[in-house]
Amino acid sequence: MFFGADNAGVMKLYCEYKQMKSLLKGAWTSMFFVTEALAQTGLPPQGTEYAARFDSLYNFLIGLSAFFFAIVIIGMVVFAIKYRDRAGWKAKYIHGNTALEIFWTAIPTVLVLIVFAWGWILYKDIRTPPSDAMEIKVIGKQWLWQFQYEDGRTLVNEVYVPVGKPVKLIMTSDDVLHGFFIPNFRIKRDVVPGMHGYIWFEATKEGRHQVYCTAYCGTAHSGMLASLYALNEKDWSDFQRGKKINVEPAHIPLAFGGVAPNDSGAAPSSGGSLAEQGKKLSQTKGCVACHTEDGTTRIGPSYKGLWGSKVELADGSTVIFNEDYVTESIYEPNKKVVKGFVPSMPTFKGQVSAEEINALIAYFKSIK
Ligand code: HEC
Ligand SMILES: [Cu+2]
Repeated sequence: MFFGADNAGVMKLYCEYKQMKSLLKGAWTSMFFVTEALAQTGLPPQGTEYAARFDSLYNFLIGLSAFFFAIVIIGMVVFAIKYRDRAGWKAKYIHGNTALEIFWTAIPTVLVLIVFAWGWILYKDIRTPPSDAMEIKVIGKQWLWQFQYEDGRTLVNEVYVPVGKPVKLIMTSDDVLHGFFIPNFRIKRDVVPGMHGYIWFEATKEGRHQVYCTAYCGTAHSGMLASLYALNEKDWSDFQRGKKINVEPAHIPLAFGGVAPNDSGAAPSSGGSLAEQGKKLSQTKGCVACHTEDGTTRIGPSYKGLWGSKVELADGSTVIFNEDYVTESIYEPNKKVVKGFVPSMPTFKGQVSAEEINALIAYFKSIK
């Protein structure tokens, strides 16, 4: 009966009805996803003061998005109904509205600039560790996280830090790209083989905090689950003295899900401090044949006073003697040749690991 030629009006109405219905359905579905997403913004616990500030920006962004989403969707629905095509109804043309255009340009510009400045301040903070920050070296490797302390201790998949003191992580990878992530601290940084990145935090919440690897493409990045324990003063001094820390969940609350490590606490290092280990490596790896620590030049330059200095290269450029340069000098010694020297250093790629490089770095740092 709908298909009779005389039923064209009914047919049109029916089509309009269907169009409107699908529009409303679309709006409803998007609304559903937004409410769902809002319900799930239960962020992980805030383990640092930075985390709280980070969340403020995050919540501001969510709020802003929800506000504009609502304006757009409500506007869309209202206009779709109000201005729909009807018999005897003619559209009116509007030729611009300067005041309105300035208004909707200026407000979003200001909002975007606020978000930019806010993000910039937070980013600057997390890229600027306090100068008194304690340093811990982090190495990502298939498939675990390794932590090296200045006192020479190396821990696997667990790291202990004091509450209320800034900690700087100097991070690299032994093999492929990994992503170091502590959700409770809202910090994340990728680690890249041959490069040393850093990040810092100051834990405010005692307890265990989950460390993840955020890389996806690889067998077991998701299994690189390390535990960070933020210790109170007493536990921290126990840890420093090499005493086994009781990190049973009953003693230190699990701050954010996950698995407890099988071995808690760390025995003091038997190989001496990290710098002492580096000195030993310099002997066992044969570096001492060409390098000295007392300032005497042999086949290669002396390590003395090199750390942080500007090194003059054969091609006339200079380079800062830092973590990355040391790594490159050991793995690809001929890439940057020191001025006045014959490029005769062999590559130690495959013979000196990322941990050993960290020890050598600590050693170079100690030779003032
Ligand atoms: C056969 C001699 C030889 C051995 C062995 C050797 N080096 Fe070198 N090394 C050199 C020479 C020559 C240079 C300077 C030329 C260049 O930059 O390649 C150099 C440069 C360096 C530099 C850069 C120094 C600067 O002033 O910028 C570092 C760091 C370094 N070596 C570390 C090591 C370490 C660590 C080892 C042991 C694992 C080692 N070297 C073993 C000969 C050697
Ligand atoms: Cu990984």
